[in-house]
This record gives sequence, structure tokens and C-alpha cells, in this order.
Amino acid sequence: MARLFCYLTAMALTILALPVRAEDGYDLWLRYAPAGQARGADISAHARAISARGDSATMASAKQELQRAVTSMTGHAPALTTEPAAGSLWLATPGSTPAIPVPLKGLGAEGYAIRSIDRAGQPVTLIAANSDIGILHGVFHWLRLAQTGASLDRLDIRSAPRIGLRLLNHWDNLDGTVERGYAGQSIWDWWRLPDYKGPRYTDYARANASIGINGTVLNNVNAKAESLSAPYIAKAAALADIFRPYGIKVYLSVKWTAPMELDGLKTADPLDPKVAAWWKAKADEIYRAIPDFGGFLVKANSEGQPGPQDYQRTHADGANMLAAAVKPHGGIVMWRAFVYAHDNPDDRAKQAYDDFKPLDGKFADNVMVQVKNGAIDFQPREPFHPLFGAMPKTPLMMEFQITKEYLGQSTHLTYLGPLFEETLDADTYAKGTGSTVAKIIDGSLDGHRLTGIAGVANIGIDRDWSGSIFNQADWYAFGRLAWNPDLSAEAIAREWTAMTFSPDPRVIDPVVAMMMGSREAAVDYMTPLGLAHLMATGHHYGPAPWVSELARPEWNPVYYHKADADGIGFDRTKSGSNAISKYAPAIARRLADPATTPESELLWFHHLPWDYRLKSGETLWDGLVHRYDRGVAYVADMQRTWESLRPLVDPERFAQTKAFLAIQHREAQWWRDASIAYFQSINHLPLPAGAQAPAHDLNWYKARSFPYAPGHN
Ligand code: GCV
Repeated sequence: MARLFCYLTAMALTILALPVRAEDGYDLWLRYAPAGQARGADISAHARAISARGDSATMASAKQELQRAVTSMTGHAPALTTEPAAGSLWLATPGSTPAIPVPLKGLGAEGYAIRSIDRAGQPVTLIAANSDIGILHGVFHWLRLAQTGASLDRLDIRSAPRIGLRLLNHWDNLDGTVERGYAGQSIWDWWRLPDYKGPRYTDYARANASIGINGTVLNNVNAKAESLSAPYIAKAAALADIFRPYGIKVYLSVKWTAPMELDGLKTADPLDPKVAAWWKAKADEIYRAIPDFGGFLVKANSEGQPGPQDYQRTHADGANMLAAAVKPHGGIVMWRAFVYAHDNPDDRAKQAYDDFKPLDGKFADNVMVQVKNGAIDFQPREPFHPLFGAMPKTPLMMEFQITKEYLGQSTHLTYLGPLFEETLDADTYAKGTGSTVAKIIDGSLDGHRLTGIAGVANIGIDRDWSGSIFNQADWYAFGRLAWNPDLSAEAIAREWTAMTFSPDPRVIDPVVAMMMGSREAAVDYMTPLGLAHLMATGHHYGPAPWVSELARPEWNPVYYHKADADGIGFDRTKSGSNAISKYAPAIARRLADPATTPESELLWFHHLPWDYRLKSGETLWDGLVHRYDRGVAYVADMQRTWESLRPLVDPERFAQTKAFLAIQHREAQWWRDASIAYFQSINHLPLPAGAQAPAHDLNWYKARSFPYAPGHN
């Protein structure tokens, strides 16, 4: 019997130590893969017991997560105790434990401390926080250490979020579709809520809590009025109940004309007292159902959405009226600055600035203005939005797009960490050198206490949540940077890879190398040297730089590249739209001259002759072609690297990524060939020596049509 037991134990340990098992991606970065014998023993030694006194739903989730994780990684379930003993993970808040041996000051309501301590001669790992939510965040930090192979000894960690509101924005529609969603239908089963609450909602909350996300806007900014009707408030409340123990609040996008559509008001004028009263009553109704409701997100007077300007009122008039409705409940309003108008002939890159800059200081103190990272629309590369640094009296909230509308949608491996990092690190010079975008949104530059960052979610009901394994990294990176915008995209990629695939350096090093150059590769094969918005109409899938006949000028790619026989690029200097004047003088001066403009943004700011000399000495045209080729070659390199990882990655995720890289390679080549064929039809220049002619003539590329491409309603 004893022998049989030893044999079975040895078998189990062997199975636990195997690096490879079939996986479908559902577990995200919370896989808690068997850690192998030595590491498993180490983890066990630090988690013999979970000691905690609190019994809130949050504390229960923290304990459950630890039990599930440690058991899965080590094969041993930790005991649950109230008093810490040797090898305990001790979870302590002032509410549950009187004398906590680490200072909690400065950790706020969500931060935590993790410290290896000696308690009555016994080694204990203390996770302490001011609140149970802080404990949950600390638990996930410890689990990150355990999963990534980091030392679990001599820990002395303190961490608190730099940004207050760290939100996902779902562009999910009530009919289950997702605008710009490439991972299947919406995870919100609106139809069967509030009665049926599937297990995915809890897993969604766990995943978000693990990276510090603390809010979610449930519905599309292109909102339907019905999302504020009583049945839909009840559905949102059911989700809020599930998310609450994980520290996640729900928010709703609102349609400006909801009072007219839902209750027959004659107007939606924000200065009409009946309209204000309607919103106040609606806010009261929502807070009765969801006492910790976060607030409203608003897209107004943009892309056909109604708004206060329809009544000759300003964005501030609209935002402040809504803000007054939620203020008594502690709610906020996030008012989007993504506006451009069909009757405004001025450069689209200037319009939001022109609308919002004069409103600085006019917003109520519970309003945030939510600004996209760039002035056009989530392009593969955009200079930072000039509103950052231009509205010191208004808390600005960052809006990134995690879903990859313009960066290869579900299949391309284009890790967005470097894109997020590039924007956060950009220096606005608003108050001299070092006035980074990160310091504007974390409130430190202008002394704001209300701070926020939002990411448009890439989540759907696909088994792997995000449409591909590597797209999960973008969700992960967003959360980690929202917590601490100073983290490096590379460090984040390393921890994600360790948790998602394996902490083995033979996996981490090549995978992270692939990821880190992948966004730049997409810039190269789609829109190099500062080009932008050359995607096909509507669904934005694939290249269509030739499109010129759409009703609104700024919907046409030709508006953005302005290529003609003499040159290419959008002149945003004084001789053109002068959009550069929206930046601080130190930046505007640099951007005034192509020679001092970063080459990565060259054609965003300048219209230049095809024979303009790049820093490399090659002509602009040759440089453009070389970049297209470089982008395609990078994808081929990723394919080779991935193939070399076959023995180290489970078959299911290996096969999916391999297939997607093949799609990416084909589409990168398509982007390159179609772009070259089109620009060559304009400049009639020969290709540089060694460059291949496009596989087809221009008409072939123009004839491609994709009426059923996903993500576009
Ligand atoms: C939700 C772009 C997208 C739209 C999106 C809009 C926005 O234009 O293509 O799908 O609408 O941005 O951010 O409001």
C-alpha cells in the first residue's frame, strides 16, 4: 500500500513537472501551472497556511484564489487558519488584526504591503492593507511572484496605484455585438441577465482585479437610450453585485437624448430644468439599484451622436448638468473629447483641441475629460494628443484602445505595451522638461486628485477572451500600466509571458523579443514614417490608401496622406494646418522643421517631396519601401522564432499562434504591396534596387472587398 502511494505520488509529481499541457487560453495569466518539484516545494514552504481573520466576500475571494493557485502550482492545498504559524501567508487589515507590523500609511484604499517577517521566531509572509481590496491586490502580486519564478524570500514590497480610476470601456451593444470587437459576441448576456449569471463574470472580475482594474463601463459609447431603462439597470446591478467583491465598479455610457427617447421629453437641452430633473431622477434610480455605481461616460456631438451643441450649449454645460445629477451619490462623469464635425473644414487633428481648450476650468469638480492617446483615432502610431498639457485645470483621463481596430484586429501579433508606454512617457513640456503625459493623467503635474485611465476592451466570448493568446497581453499590459505608468512594456511582457507560457528563459527571451518589436513592425508594414488612417472603409480591415470618394473629407485616406506627383504627407506646420501650434513651444519649434521632427512622425507633420533625404541618406520613397519590407520581414522572423518554440509550448496555443502568424505575414505582404502599388501609381518612381514589385496590379488590390469583416456594425 505504502509503495503504491509512493508510486502514485511520484507519478503525480512527474505529471505536475511536465512543461507542456493542452490549453485553450481561458485561464489567461492566471493559469497557476504546476511549478515543478523544487519550485513547488519552495512555494509550498511559503504558503503552508493562509491565515486571515476577515470574512468579507473580498477576503473569501482572496483566500480562494490563493488556495486554488497554490494547490494547482504545488499539488498541496494550504490550510486555512486565523493565526499565522511558520510558513503562513498572513492576510491582515487594521479591521481584522490590531497590531500590523508594517506601516500602512500611503497605501490608500487599494494598495498593499508584502513583507517577509519573523513572528515569534517563525517565518511568515505578511500581506497587509488598509482594506480587503488592498489584500486582494496584494495576493495577486504574491501570486505573480510565485508564477514568474521570483524569489519569495526577504520580500519587502509596497505598492499603491498611481491612477485612481483604471477602467475598461466595453463597446458592447445590447444586441450582443461588440463595436470593434474581434473576440466574438459580448460577454454580457443582456438577454438572460439578471436571472442567469454565468461563471465567466466572476472570472472576468478575477482577471481584472489581478491587474488592478477597478471599473468597467458596460456598454458602447455609441449608446442606446434603453441601457438606462429599468430592466437594463437591473441587469447592470446584477453584474455590479458580482464585481463588487473584486473592487470593480460599474459605469454606463449614456445617450444624450435618453430623456426624450425614454420619457418623451421635448428637449435634451442641458440648461432646461426638466432635463436636469430627469437626469437627477435617473441617477437616483440607478444608485438605488447600484449604491456604488461609478458614473456616466459620454460621447456627445461626435460621429452622429447627439449632444449639448445641438442646443447651442457647450460640452461643459452638458457635462456639468450630468455631474450635478450623480454628485450627491459620489459619482463622476467622463466626457469624451473625441469630437470632430462634418461642417468643420479644419484639420481633424485640431478640432478636439479647439473645442475643449477654451473650456479648461469650466467643468464641475466631478467631471473628467477623456482624451484618446492621439488626436485622430488609435492609429498604429500617433503623436500624443495636444490636449495633454493644454488643460491644466481639468482632470484629463487617458483613453487607449486595447482592441486592435487599426493594428491587425484579432490575428496580428502586435503587442501594444510599447504604444502605451510611448504615449505615457511623451514629454508635453507643459511645465518644462519632464511634464510627461503620465504625470498629467496621474494628477501629479497639475495637482488633481481625480485621476483616470481607460482602455477600450478587447474582450468577447471567444474561449480565449481576446481573440488570440497574444491579444491577452494587451489587456494585461493596460492594467499593469494603469496601476503604475512607470513600468516598462518589456518588464510587463516578461511577466505576462512567464505566467501565460512558462517562466523558462528559453520561452521568455524569444517570446518577449518577438513582442517588443511587433508594434513597430505593424507601423512599418501599414503606415510607416508617420502616415495614418490608410485602412479600408468602415471595418478598417486591410489597406485602402486610394479611397477618396466618401462624403466627409476626413473619412478618406487621401485626406491623411495627401500624396501627389510631387510628394506625400500632411503639412501641419504654419504653411499648412498649423496643428503643431497646439503643442508647447519647445515641441512646436522642433516640429516646424522636418530635420528636427522624429522620422517616425515625419509625414504626420510634413508634406515632403518624394526625393527628400532621410537621415539614412536614402530618399523618402526608397525609405518608405524599405520600411514596408522591414515590417514584412519582421513577421517572417516571428514565424521562425515561434516555430523554434514548438517543443516548449502546448499544442493548442502553439497551433493557433502559428496559424495567426501566417495570416499576419500574408496580410503584411498585402499591406506592403497594395500601398506600394498605389503610391507608385502616383509618383511613377522605380522601386529601390532589390525591392520586389507588388504581386498584383493596383486594380486587383482595389477590387478586394470584405462585406462581412468583423467588428463593424
Ligand atoms: C465607438 C472610431 C471607431 C468607432 C468608435 C469611435 C469612438 O471612429 O471607428 O467605432 O465608436 O472611434 O471612439 O467613438
